[in-house]
Amino acid sequence: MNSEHLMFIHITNPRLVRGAAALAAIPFLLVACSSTDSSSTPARGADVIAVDDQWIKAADSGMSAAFGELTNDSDRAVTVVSATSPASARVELHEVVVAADGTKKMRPKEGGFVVPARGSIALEPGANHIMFMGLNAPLRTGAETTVTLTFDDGSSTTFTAQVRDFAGNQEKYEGDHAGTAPTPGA
Ligand SMILES: [Cu+2]
Repeated sequence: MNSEHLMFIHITNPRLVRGAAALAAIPFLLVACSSTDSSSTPARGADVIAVDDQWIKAADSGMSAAFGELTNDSDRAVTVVSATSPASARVELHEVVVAADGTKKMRPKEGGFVVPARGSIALEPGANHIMFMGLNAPLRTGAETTVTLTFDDGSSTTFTAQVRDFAGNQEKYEGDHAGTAPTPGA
C-alpha cells in the first residue's frame, strides 16, 4: 500500500507535469511567433531582394556605373530608393532616355528602381544603372568594391561587385538637374 502510494506520487509529481507541459508548448510558441511576423509585417527589401551578375565599369576617374540583376522574392513590389559606395563620392540611380535629337542621355530615375513582386529588373549599359558620380580612386579591372542599396522600407543590402572593362554606352549625362552635374576632376 505504501509503496504503491509513493509510486503514484512520483508519476504525478506536479513539477514533472509542468515541465512536460512547458516542453510541449515551445513548438507552438515558435510557430505562433513566425506566422505572426510574416502576416502582419511586410517582408523587408533587404530580406527579399537578391543581387546577381553584378559588376562595375572600369574607369580612371570621374564617372562610372554598376550593373546587375535585382530579383524580388516576395509578394510586394520593392523600390530601391538610393545607393552608396565607398568607391564614389556620390552615387545616383539613373535611367537612359532617348532625347528629341535621337541621342541617348542618362538622368536620375524618378522614384528609384521598382523591382516587381516575384519579378526582377536588369541594370545594364544603355538602361537603368547605378551611377558613380565622382570616383574616389581609379576603378581598376579585377578589383572589387561594395555597393549598398537602400529600399523604400529603410532596410539596406550591401553587395560586392567586380570591376570589368567595358567600352560601350558612353551616354551623356543630361545635366539639367540642378546640383547633379558631375564635379570636374572629381
Ligand atoms: Cu548614369
